[in-house]
Formats: sequence, C-alpha cells, structure tokens
Amino acid sequence: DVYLPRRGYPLYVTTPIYYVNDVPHIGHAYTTIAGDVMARFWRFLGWPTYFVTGVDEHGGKVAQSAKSKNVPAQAYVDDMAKIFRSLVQALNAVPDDFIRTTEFRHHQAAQALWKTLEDRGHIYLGTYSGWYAVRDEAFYSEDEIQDGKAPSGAPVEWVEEPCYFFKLSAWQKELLAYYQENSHAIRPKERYNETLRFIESGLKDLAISRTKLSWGISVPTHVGHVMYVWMDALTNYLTVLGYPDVEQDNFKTFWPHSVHLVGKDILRFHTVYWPAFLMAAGLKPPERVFAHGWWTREGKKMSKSLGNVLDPFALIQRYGADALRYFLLKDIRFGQDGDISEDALLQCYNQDLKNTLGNLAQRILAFIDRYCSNDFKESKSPPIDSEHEALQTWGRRALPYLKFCIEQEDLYGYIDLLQTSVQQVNAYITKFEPWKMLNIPEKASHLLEGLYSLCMFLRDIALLFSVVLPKTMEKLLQQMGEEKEISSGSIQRLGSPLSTALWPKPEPIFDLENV
Ligand code: ME8
Repeated sequence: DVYLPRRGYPLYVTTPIYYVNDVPHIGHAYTTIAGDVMARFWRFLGWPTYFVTGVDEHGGKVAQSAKSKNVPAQAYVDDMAKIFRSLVQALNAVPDDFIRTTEFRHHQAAQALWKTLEDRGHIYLGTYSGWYAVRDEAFYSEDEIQDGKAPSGAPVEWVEEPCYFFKLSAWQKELLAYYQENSHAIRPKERYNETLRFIESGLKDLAISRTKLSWGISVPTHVGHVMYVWMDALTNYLTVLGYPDVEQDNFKTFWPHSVHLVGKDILRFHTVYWPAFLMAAGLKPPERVFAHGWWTREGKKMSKSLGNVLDPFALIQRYGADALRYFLLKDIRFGQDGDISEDALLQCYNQDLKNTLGNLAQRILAFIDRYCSNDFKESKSPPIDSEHEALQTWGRRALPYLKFCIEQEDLYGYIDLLQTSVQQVNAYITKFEPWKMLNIPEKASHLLEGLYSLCMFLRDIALLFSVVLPKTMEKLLQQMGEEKEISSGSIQRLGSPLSTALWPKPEPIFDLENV
C-alpha cells in the first residue's frame, strides 16, 4: 500500500516560447500538451509545480512577418499572442504563467542578465561577419554552409556588423565537466551524446547583439544595439520566476529544478548557450533539458515555412482536445520522430478511447444503472482481502511507476500502463460474467462486491487519466457521483470508498457527435 510523502520536490516545466511569425501548428500544441500532462500529474501528487509557456515576439523573423502584413510590429505581436494563448486554452492546458517577451518584466530581466554578464567580463564588443539564417534565427560559419544554405535548409544572408560577443569559447571545459557529472541533464541519451560531441568539437564566441535590426530588447549599455533574439528569449525561463529578484519565493523554490521541454531543432541553444550564460552569470544551469522529436508529414518535418502543417484548432473542433492530447503522446514515444495523419488520429480515437476506455466505463456503469442501481447505492467497500483486491488497490500500486514515468519524461509509458490495465479489466469483466449472476440470490453479494471493485478501478483510472484526458475524465467522475475537480489533495482519493448515492444516468464519454 503506497502513499507518497506529502511534500515532495518541486517541478518547473517549461515549453519553448514560440515565434509568433505565423499561426501555431500541431508541433507547438505537442510540447504544450506534454508540459501540461507533467504539471497536472505533479499537482495531483500535491507537490510544488510551476508550468510555463508563452511566445517569442522579437527578432528578424517576427519583424519580417509584421512588415509583410503592413502592420506595426507591436500591433502584429499583440494579435498573434492572442492566437497562441487561445491555443493553450483550446488544448485545455493550464499553465501557471504565459510569458510574452515584449512585456516590461521581461525587458527588465533580459537587461539585468546582460548587465550581469557584462559586469563579470563575459561580453566584449567586436564585429561579426558571417552568415545568418532568419528562419532559424541563427548564425552560421562558412564551413557549416552547404550549397548556399544553412544545415537546416534555411536560406542564409551575409551579415557584417558591429556586435557584442559572449565568450562562449571559455566555457568548453566547464560545460563538459558539468555534463560528465550530470548525465541526465539532457535526455534522451542521443541528444546528450549529440551535445557532448558538439562541445568537444570546440566552441566559438557567440554574437549576441544586432545593429541592423531594431525589433528587440535594447542592450542596456549601448544605444543602437538590440539583443540577439535567443539571448533575449532564453531569459524568459528566469523572468517568470521573478528574476532579477532572486530572493523571491518562486525563484528560490523552482530554480534550477527545471525541465525545459524543447524540440530537437533547438537543442544547442538550450544545452550549450543557455547553461553557459547562466554559469557565467553565477547561476545554476537547468537541471534538465528534454528534446523531443519531430512530427513529420510524409517524411518531411512539419513546419510553417514548408507549408505542410496540420491545424490544431481544426483537429480539436473535430475530435476534442482530449483526443489530440492522447493521440500525440500515445502514437509515438516522447523523444522519437513520427509521421502524423488525421486518419491515424481517428483510428486511435476509435480504438483506444471509444472502444476500450469508453467501452469499459459504459459496460460497468450501464450494467449497474440497468440491473442493480438500488442495491448498488446501499453497497459498501468490500473487505480489503476480497477476491477483487487487485482492482481496489490498483491505483495506489500504480502510483510509484507512474511517478517514475513522469520523472523520466516517459509520457508514453504513463499512458501505456493505464491503457493496458483498461484492456485487462475489460477482459476480466468477460470472465467475471456479471450478467450470469443476475437474479440468483446466492450470487447477489458476490456480484455487488465485484461491481463495486470494478467501479473503484474505474474511478482510479479516471483520476490518473485526468492528467491526459481532463475533460472526459471529469465527465466520467461526475457520472460516478465523484468530485470532478482534481486538486492537490486528490491523490488521497485513490483506493478510497466510492460515493454510490447519486449517480446520474450514464452516457458515453467519447462521442464525436458531442465533442
Ligand atoms: O524555436 N514537431 O520557436 P518555434 C514537433 N522561439 N515539435 C515541433 C515541430 C514539429 N514539427 N515544430 C515545432 C522557437 N515544434 C523559439 C524558441 S525558447 C527560449 C525559444 C515545437 O516557433 C518544438 O517544441 O520555432 C520546437 O522546439 C518549437 O515548437 C519551436 O517553435
């Protein structure tokens, strides 16, 4: 019988802040969903949780989009930020904060970090001459350019301008030592190896300001320079915790206990530049960066610039946010790449949600409603050593493994355990044959005990699945007369007696007509 300690360690989950140069697509929804699932589970444990997402509003890419629409940059980002915020809502994600890099608090934080780096002697003025890809917002050296393009395929332009440099070259040894000691600081393992190879190959100083661009945060000590957009953007992870006020509760509780969830496209920024900035500023590097894979369409990375994106709003409208949340995390293991299609989503909806989970709920609840709702209302928790103990205690026993999955960012593993258990219990009902016990008086108590135990399992599944399927599991909990709100004390509800008194008429929880 497992109960976790009441106050565990803090989890600070972040998503990248997304560029607002275009409307969001499934890729953006993906990372936000993953962060939300981790945060919801940590809150369910009752442990300190902070989950943040937001938007990256500066830089050449965003400035170009505003210009092409003939709108002033600020007005453009104001509109786009609304759309990204509405995606968070549509996904039913509940971040503790949503950051926009044009906010005053962020200007303050980015400038404070800059000053600290400058005061500590990590920044110098020079001239950059080399390649820049606006699409990647990245500088490339001559030897990285292939057929006149960036390694990502993005077009590049030649840039020659005065700018500030961060002495990244000085951090090679420290970074290597840090990662050798902290082999879990980057996951999955391939990304850890990739980062180490990159650092070992030698680090060049990094240009961190621009003079040919004005849409950005001003360098506090030099008029005419704006910060390189990545220098500005990475700081968001500190802004939301109250930086530069490092004495704030949030900062003290959550830094450096972060899991930065990112796509593998932006690994280097998070595992090389970011920890180097932080160490140089005298702060601890993030505890973990998890780089997930890419959703592709017919083998090609889905991206706005390739024009092959899927619209998350349309999919949510057709299948519901829960179906999308489930599908994206179940279809491929978090960390790997995968091809996405609407057909696969529909198939997953039917097979896993409607015909397995939905069917289990419907089988149990409709049976009780139809044949024995009056007797069931009176029934009590079966003795703990009953034949069905495995069903009654399943939730509590599953908890340590589920916690392990979330700690490892193994969101697939989390869902897979729940789904496999649902399948097993569906098979068990077929063996238990409740319909054969109807109207046989000597079997009545055995039947009620079995149904009660099945309902305990169903309630616990609903509680644990609610981190992935918040809306449908609310519906299920309501049908079982349970509090639908999941709060920090909800963990205590696993394995607890049911409230059998007031059950409304059961209805299918997965129904495409009623999304
Ligand atoms: O890089 N598959 O913003 P961005 C999976 N502003 N995930 C995908 C994806 C795909 N095909 N496409 C995008 C930026 N993503 C910067 C980040 S952070 C300080 C600054 C997700 O709008 C994935 O998380 O290009 C990826 O890292 C992110 O969106 C890139 O979003």
